[in-house]
Amino acid sequence: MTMQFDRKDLPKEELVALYKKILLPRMIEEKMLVLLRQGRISKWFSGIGQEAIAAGATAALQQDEWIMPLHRNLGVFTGRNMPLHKLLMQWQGSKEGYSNGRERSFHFGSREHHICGMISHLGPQLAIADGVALAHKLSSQKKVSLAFSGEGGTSEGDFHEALNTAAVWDLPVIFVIENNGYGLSTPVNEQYRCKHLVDKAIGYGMEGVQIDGNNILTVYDTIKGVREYCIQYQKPYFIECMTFRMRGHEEASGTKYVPPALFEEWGKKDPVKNYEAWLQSENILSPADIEQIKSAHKDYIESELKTGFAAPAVVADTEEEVKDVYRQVSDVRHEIEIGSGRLAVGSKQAIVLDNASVTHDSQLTSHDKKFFDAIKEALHQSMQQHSNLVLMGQDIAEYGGAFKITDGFVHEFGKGRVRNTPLCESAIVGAALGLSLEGYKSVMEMQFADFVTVGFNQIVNNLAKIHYRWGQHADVVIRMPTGGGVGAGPFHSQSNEAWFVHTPGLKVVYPATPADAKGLLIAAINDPNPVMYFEHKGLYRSINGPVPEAYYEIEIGRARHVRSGDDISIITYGAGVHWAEDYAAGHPEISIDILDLRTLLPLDYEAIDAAVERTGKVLLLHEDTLTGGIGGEIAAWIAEHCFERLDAPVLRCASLDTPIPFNIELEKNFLANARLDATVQKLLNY
Ligand SMILES: Cc1ncc(C[n+]2csc(CCOP(=O)(O)OP(=O)(O)O)c2C)c(N)n1
Repeated sequence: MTMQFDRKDLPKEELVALYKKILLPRMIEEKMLVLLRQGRISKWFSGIGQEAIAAGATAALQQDEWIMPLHRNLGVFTGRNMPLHKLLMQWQGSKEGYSNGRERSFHFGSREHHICGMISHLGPQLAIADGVALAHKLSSQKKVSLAFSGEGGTSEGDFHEALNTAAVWDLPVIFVIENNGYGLSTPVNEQYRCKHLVDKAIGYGMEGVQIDGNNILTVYDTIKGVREYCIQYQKPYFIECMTFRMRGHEEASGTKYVPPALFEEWGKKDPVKNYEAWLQSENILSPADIEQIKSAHKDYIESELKTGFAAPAVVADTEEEVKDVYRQVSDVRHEIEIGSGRLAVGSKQAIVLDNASVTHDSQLTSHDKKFFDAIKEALHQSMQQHSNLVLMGQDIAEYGGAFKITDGFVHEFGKGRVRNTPLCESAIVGAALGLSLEGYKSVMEMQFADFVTVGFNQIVNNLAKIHYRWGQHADVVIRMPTGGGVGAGPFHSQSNEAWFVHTPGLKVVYPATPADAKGLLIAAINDPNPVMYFEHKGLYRSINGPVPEAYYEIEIGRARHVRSGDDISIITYGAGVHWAEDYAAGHPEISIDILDLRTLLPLDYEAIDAAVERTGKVLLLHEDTLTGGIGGEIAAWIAEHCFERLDAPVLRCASLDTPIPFNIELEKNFLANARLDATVQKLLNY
């Protein structure tokens, strides 16, 4: 026998249970390879040779501890007792799978099984484990989360961010690296230069160990011990499992680049055959016992596959497809009413105000407030309302944030809920999603909206798509201090809202007044979907207005009719609202109608339609650059739906299609406002 096994004090039943757990994924895979050859399934990522890791790790955790598995971890799914017929339906893209036919292979999760599956991108799953562990820590639960990475995935920036954050925040996360020699065709010597990947642990300030990943007893025993360590000491742990990928990256891609001697060497270390031989040599299982187990597995596989292949063909239902992009807000309200969410219980519901009541409701006590203070008040009231709300961002605790919005919060709400983060936007967005898995809400402050580029993948691929993919919501708000006019140059002034408007699954809000800033932020925090909250830096201290004292929401998706006019309608948002109002005030001879969109995704088409109806001449004004800005989208919609009621072409007034220049004169020229008068005159004179 090539491998040595140490049973420690494991009873026979446990040893046999582990055998069944490692054998099942192997037998399923062997069957899948046959089905692939028969053309009955289309693609397969094989984990043959690596089963001890997924099977051992899953067995070592409690059933309600989250695992973030990858494409070779069938043993995680079978280890959590997911029925094979449903797994097959998932792989075949049937509606009865785990993702309504919307996701492929292992790219799905299941709350019931505490599995948060990968997206195709390697790396972002690691920080989600951080967020889950943070939730455990904040609620003093004695639990760990466990995330897998291949050795190739360790080269991604997300790997570094997730490990560093887990170390700095003392999070009980187990990072399991499956070092199987190749990342697609790339061997380890073209992947990294350190001698062993586990050597990286010391750089992060965490404990680590390299183990034989083909020995299920080693994997099981190590992870059991590491789990206890993580819980007791509230720290992460790094485990490098040495193993080998016995088949191609996926079945169609072959293995020509792998020297045959390696297959021979690692073939001798087969994790299933060796464990089986050891069980026999120790008289724990007889050949007849083994035959019986195999035969039971075979019967199970055959009958489950029969059920799985009988799944009906998918019939697309457009309404359902579109609806499932978002978690319905009403579902969450219901949850609050019946108090079913473990943590998602707000102490009271916010009142929902319409446009008129903010300024005219005599029942409401209002005070004049700066835009900045309105945001602060929304956050403050939300922190009081939701004991499960966590704020995260660079320098937001003692320092109060780059703009001082959260100044004083840490003293009132503590370091647990007002969290300074390391410089790692991607990991923090990922952690926010992890918090959401465990019923927490979070608001992340981007120090400047510009820096969202380094957290982009997590936002547009994880947060935005997860509800549609497998019904998990992402209860996250990202605050985006945005906009120019402050002489801050190309990387502290951008308007990047259009990137997110193009991403189904996100909501995008962009207030222009203090009352809206407060009400929309409260609404965003109460909304279970990911919301990008754009706050214009130039408005922080320059704009005042009445703000009700109450805890209230402005409904997301509703525009505000700012003023009525007969000549032209200006449809705008953010700083554009103030440009338009100033322009109208300076030109009393023109009767200008102004619509403040307030929400860019979803758009208030009813209000847009009404604005067209009022004047028949529409000007779309935004600070964002022209090409690909949201003005183009609205113009197209108006052309499609309101053509007969137009008296002129829809005009756009936007910033120049250049980066934002630093010099204040150049910046003034860049901004849309510089061309507002000319555009208004052109429209009037059409
Ligand atoms: C961000 C990203 N870049 C590239 C890919 C394409 N890709 C899929 S798997 C893979 C190799 C991964 O190697 P490793 O992390 O070692 O895992 P293994 O496949 O060996 O289990 C690559 C390059 C990807 N999925 N994600």
